[in-house]
Amino acid sequence: MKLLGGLLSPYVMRAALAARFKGHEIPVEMPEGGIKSEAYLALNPMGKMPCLVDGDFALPESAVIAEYLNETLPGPNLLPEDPKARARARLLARFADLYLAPALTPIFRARDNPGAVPQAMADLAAALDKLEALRPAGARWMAGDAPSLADATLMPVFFFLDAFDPMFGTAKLLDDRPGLKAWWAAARASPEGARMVNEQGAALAAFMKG
Ligand SMILES: N[C@@H](CCC(=O)N[C@@H](CS)C(=O)NCC(=O)O)C(=O)O
Repeated sequence: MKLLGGLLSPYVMRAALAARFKGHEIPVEMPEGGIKSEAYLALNPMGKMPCLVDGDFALPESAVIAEYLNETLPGPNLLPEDPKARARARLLARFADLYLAPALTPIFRARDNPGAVPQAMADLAAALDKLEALRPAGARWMAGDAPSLADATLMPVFFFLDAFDPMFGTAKLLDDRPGLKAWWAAARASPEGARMVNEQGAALAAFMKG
């Protein structure tokens, strides 16, 4: 099995983290010719990263990859047993995909469109309020007592709140959201979190160098 893509992408990291939380390591590599090459588009017509390759099976879309890894790799289940708790974990991951990550996008693109940053910061604050309201209060991990697919999804996104803080004050947004702040501090300090922050940090530094 291998994951095609680069670990700066929160979507690629989500899939890698899902495997790691289950005690597995999946090699991550950039596809030869890049994600718009004919060969890559044959695997993933969307031309986005990641794509999981498992033998002759190619699977795009990080949420689906993470579920597939959870179902096929041995190790702890990354979704709670109780259907309501399981639904909540999925809801938190879905919230990240549909609302939180899009709120961050204009901040990624601030160099091209600095005028969009103030609205993006307001949207990000509103998305964090909703995330704080949706998660179980006081939980050690995002959706309960154990790491779940919600943590694998959200941890690589929260990396960027820290990374962009010197420019935009994004980490300070957590000061008013103590539940999220405590979750992120604990998640970042976990072995998987510390490794992730190092890897994303190194990848971001390389990206900024151009
Ligand atoms: N919904 C996709 C999103 C993946 C995605 O947007 N990946 C970005 C990198 S962070 C990408 O490949 N962008 C290149 C492009 O859209 O051309 C997933 O969850 O896998």
